[in-house]
Amino acid sequence: MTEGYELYGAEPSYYSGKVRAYLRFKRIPFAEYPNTPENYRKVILPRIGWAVIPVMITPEGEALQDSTDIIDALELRFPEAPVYPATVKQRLAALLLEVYGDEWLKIPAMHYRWNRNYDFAISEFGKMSAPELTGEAQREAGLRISKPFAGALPFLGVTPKTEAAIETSYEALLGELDRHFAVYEFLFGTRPSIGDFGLIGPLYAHQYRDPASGELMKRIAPNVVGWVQRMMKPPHPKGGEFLARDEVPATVLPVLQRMMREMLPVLVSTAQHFAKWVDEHPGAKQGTEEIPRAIGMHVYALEDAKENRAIFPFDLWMLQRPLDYLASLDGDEKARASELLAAVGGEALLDFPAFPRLTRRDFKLALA
Ligand SMILES: N[C@@H](CCC(=O)N[C@@H](CS)C(=O)NCC(=O)O)C(=O)O
Repeated sequence: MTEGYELYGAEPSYYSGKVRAYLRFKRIPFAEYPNTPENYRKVILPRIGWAVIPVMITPEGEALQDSTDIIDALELRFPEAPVYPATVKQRLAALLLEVYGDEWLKIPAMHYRWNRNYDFAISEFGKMSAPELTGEAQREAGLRISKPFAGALPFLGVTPKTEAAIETSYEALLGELDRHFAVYEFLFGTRPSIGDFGLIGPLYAHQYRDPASGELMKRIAPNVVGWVQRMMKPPHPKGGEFLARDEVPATVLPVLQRMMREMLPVLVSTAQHFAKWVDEHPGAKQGTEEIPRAIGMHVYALEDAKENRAIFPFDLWMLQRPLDYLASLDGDEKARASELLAAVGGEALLDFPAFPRLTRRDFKLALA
């Protein structure tokens, strides 16, 4: 038993920032421990089975992994000031923007980190993996440990063919968010929602904290900088309010439209490929074959660029959350959700291709 919650994470880590911001908003007592090789060996690998952060150990000694599962487990324990809005349009929009922040904005985050902030990133990875070393030796450790991360770019679809489109799209997104946060503290009022926590993953560790990206954000989106700072130092912990009458501000719509335009076709294709993959891999149903991180490649389009990227079944596990919410609605509520989706070009979510249900078992993706 320990006093509070233990978070194993790191400042440069996407999903650690998401969980840290949530813990601070909820005023949940926690201590953060670095992802040193020793902590991977002593805590993360034995409890989770693979090398990943963030990891949460509860005061009762229970291990939790995946930022979404961590937040959901804590929402049950700390119900005051829920981060899931109770009304239809806000809740649906928040769930969708979590998926967008968690899975799609990895594309610009990883592009800027490894193509625009390389030396800083190597030095940060060196400090994380070999805090006892200095100088060249630490840099070498950084180079070694960063290989799988920097090497992931082509799998995300980040190549010389897409770099300009990624920057155009990301800068336009910053402009859209800047117009919103010029008026509102958070996405849906004075309380951060699960959508805000999804967006803070990429927008804190990578796009605010990495120096060249931070400079860009300060230059073209000062109101996004203000929001990042509020997310990391909440002005109304355990408080604030969502806007009355289920209002989704008009300034949120361009962001949802961008998500539907860029990401939704990829999600549809992912669902189709995954259904086929499961048919062709009976071991997955019997539990003898693990679901791989990627199940092939498909083409995606961004702005005027086209490129291959890996097909990630994990995205569907995240998408089940807004899809389940949609499926739970009927009558007037369903009509309100449909109205929002029609306004942002998201009608395909109402008639989404069927795919085998996913769950997480032993901290890994599995068929339900
Ligand atoms: N969806 C997971 C992703 C966790 C994740 O990808 N963490 C990164 C650091 S931010 C990591 O440790 N990756 C190691 C790996 O994927 O092998 C979450 O929300 O926690």
